[in-house]
Amino acid sequence: MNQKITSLNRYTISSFITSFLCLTVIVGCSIPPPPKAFGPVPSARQLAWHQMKYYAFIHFGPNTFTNKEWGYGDEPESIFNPTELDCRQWARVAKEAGMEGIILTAKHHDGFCLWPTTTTTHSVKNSPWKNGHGDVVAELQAACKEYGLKMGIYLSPWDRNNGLYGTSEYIKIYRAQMKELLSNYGDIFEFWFDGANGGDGYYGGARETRRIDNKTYYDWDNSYKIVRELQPMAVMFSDGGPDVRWIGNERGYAGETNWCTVRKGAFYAGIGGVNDQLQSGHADGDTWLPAEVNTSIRPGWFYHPEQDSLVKTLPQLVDNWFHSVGMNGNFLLNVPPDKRGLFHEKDVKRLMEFKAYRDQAFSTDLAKNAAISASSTRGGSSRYSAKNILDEDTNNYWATDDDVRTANVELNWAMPTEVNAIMLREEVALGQRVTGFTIESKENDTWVSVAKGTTVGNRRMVSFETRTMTRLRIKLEARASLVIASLAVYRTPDIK
Ligand code: FUL
Repeated sequence: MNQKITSLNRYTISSFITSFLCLTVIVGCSIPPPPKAFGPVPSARQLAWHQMKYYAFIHFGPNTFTNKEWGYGDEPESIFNPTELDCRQWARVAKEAGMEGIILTAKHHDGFCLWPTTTTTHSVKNSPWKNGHGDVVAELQAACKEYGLKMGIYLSPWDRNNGLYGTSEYIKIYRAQMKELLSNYGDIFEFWFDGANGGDGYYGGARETRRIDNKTYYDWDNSYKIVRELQPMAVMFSDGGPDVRWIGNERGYAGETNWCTVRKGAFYAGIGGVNDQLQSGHADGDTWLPAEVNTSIRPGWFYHPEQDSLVKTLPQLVDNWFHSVGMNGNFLLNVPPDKRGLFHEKDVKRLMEFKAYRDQAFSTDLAKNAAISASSTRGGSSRYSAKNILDEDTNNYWATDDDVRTANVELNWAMPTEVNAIMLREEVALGQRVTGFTIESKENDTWVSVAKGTTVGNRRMVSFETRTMTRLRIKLEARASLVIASLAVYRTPDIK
């Protein structure tokens, strides 16, 4: 009897293992390959940049002391004399504010260099600050390292101090400055080329107007090579890239429709003039060129005491957040240090309020309490199931079959749930695909449309009137199969 049971068991176990193995092989074979990339895709350095959201811009220099926005270039070096300059305060505040890096104006249009450059005497070296032995870039680098922040550099091509500006000799000086900054201060995550070229300036005493052709004078392609060679992972920002484009305004607003791609020919022909592609990109673009959204926490880029009462309000910053990070861009928020060389108390307070708001708004993802389902899944395989979008990890995603370009994803809560915002991400490594979406809520057995949108891209956030629902459905349309990396759902606090 015992013997019989044993052999029966053996038979059962071995047939179970055989069927399990067969099933595994069948299921394994049926996992379809990942979707192929659609259209232009980001480079490795752009992908790293897409993982960021929010970083500080710091405008600091002679203008801080003359109370100007654009120095003429004749400011004496002696004017630069911060009494309590503390880059560690900048970095600590940036970190506590939830920022991931800091971009510093190493040289603004007035030509004054915040590091002891060998290329000009117009620098910290000839200022009373630290008896001419200071180096703001080095201090910021050390502070960023201490607080785990990335550092970026703004180096104005326009130089109103330099007597050689307008000649080919100045290009050599500008490139030497780039080389110093890119060689001596560790890893740089972003190099910021400002497009402003206003004309008049001091120019070594000439005090005249010098006009250059922004498209040809700087010989950009050869300047870009310096960045690629010295800092291969740094993205370059300018109105037109080559890695990150300007959003087209300084108010902190991306277009409702915002593609990460542009049509290169038309785009570059339009730079310097009206160009819709800055705001919205181009659906049929041939080049990956995502947008950075920059604005200042105050009306000016530099610190002006009379603007202490004009620091952006919390609702304004939240609005900027939804229109930058929430509209497929990264958010570069300028916080200008004052004459002491410190962030002003009012700015610090507002940055912390903004951080507290975001913590409260976005730390509870209500999608995690819901059952998730999708109208379609690639090859019916769990590898591509909608469950994959419940984390922010963009390496696993929900995907549909190649020929499925419209699909729904649905969340189902056991209890009625208050909702007023969502966040969606596409897997941008495989291109940008979504062309439109509708968010619907099931209330009293009826589907109600609560919001609509167009592009998604790296990250799209949508806020709407608070609604109590048991089910939420997002209908998506794309120009290729859907590849969605994340979905989160929030009840953000009401602010006035
Ligand atoms: C502009 C400049 O002219 C402003 O002074 C500031 O630096 C801003 C970020 O870019 O083009």
